[in-house]
Amino acid sequence: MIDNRPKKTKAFIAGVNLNDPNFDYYMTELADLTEANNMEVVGRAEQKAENIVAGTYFGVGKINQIKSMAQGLKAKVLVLNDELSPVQIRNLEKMTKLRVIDRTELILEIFASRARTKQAKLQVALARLQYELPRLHPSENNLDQQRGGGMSNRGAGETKLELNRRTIGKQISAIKKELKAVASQEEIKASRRNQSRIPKVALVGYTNAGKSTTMNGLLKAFDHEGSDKQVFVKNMLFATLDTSVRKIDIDNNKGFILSDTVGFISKLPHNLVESFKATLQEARDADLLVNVVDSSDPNMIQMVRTTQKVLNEISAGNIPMITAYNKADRTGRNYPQIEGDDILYSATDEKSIRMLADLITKRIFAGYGEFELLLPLSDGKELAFLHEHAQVNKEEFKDDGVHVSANIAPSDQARFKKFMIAENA
Ligand SMILES: Nc1nc2c(ncn2[C@@H]2O[C@H](COP(=O)(O)OP(=O)(O)OP(=O)(O)O)[C@@H](O)[C@H]2O)c(=O)[nH]1
Ligand SMILES: [Mg+2]
Repeated sequence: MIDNRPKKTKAFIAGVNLNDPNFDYYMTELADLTEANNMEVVGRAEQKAENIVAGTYFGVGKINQIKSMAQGLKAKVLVLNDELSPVQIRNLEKMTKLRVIDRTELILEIFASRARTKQAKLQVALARLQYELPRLHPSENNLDQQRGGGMSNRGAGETKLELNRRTIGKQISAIKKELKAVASQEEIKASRRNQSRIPKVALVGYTNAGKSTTMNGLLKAFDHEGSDKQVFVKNMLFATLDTSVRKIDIDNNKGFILSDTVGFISKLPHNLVESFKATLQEARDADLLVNVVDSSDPNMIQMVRTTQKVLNEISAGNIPMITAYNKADRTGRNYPQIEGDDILYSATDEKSIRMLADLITKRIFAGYGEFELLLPLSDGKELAFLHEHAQVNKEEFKDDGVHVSANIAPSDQARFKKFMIAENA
């Protein structure tokens, strides 16, 4: 059989291990990220050290070793496990004759290739420019003048550098302005959601854990309108970059708003987290987070820790949370199964999805009571309020008033006390 697929660039991955117990895990992630960026990992190396070498990241001996290993394996790119300084990258490129990419650059490239919507594209572009700005260097941007050598060119070089800085600075403000416009449209939608008292649930977690599959499972099990609301699922890192928000109508009238958003990974570049703040807003506004974890992955514990760290970074660390251990079908364990606030399940199994929905509604509607109310016919305001802020299960217009049965949030119960005729257990 002839394989017509384009050949992937061969990459060699390497890092300095400063006695970090998570080092092996970071290197595994680095390999996954490299593959996600359409390259083939052909070899790897590490250097145990007390410090990073300021000018070259590795020591000279290690660099020569990597150079000859990479040559033997026909690697064209050297991918490094940390964010490097521009000087380190340049020196390593000179010494190894390979293209050198650091971890941040790698993640930025993946995000850039995945971005589909205007907002995601702008957010990635902003993160890239912010990464580049402090990295501008006269020798990189001024090759023509530098080549001549000599002091007389220095002034001109600096002017060019200033010009580049100013250009990038201008681009950054222009993108920020555009993002603000997009974000304000999103904010209008979000503020409408926040005003209505329908509880908000956000799926969060490590990339590729199964958040989008979980959302689709819930949509399929509880949506009666069809499948056009399904979101994109793929076995790859960062399949989702944009937030999707859907209403999930549970059978017993306990609906909630569900959002699915970008997944996390260790050492997410700070600029990227900053630029994706608008996208991650849904998670911050949520009443409940569902932390989706791939329970079949041997690095599950580190993944949970990574998620917690990013949640803290975006100020969502204190929102109530359910931990949802997904992909149980690959673990050989019995599922679905609830343990306290946790569930072991499979997002592709309907019974699991119904159990997850049950756990979610129990948590978000805790303290809610179902009340029988009698509202005066003359007072449409209270009924309108109920429709906006509570779940109305039944309403009947009779001679003595409107008979309503509704699930009411604890904070609104006092308001309706005088209309209550019974509380359903
Ligand atoms: N075997 C098995 N595979 C699953 C299950 N849930 C999800 N997957 C697969 O895992 C892969 C990732 O699923 P997604 O739903 O795209 O994951 P995600 O968390 O949204 O990932 P990102 O958007 O990339 O952050 C896909 O290939 C899914 O088919 C499950 O319960 N069992
Ligand atoms: Mg997804």
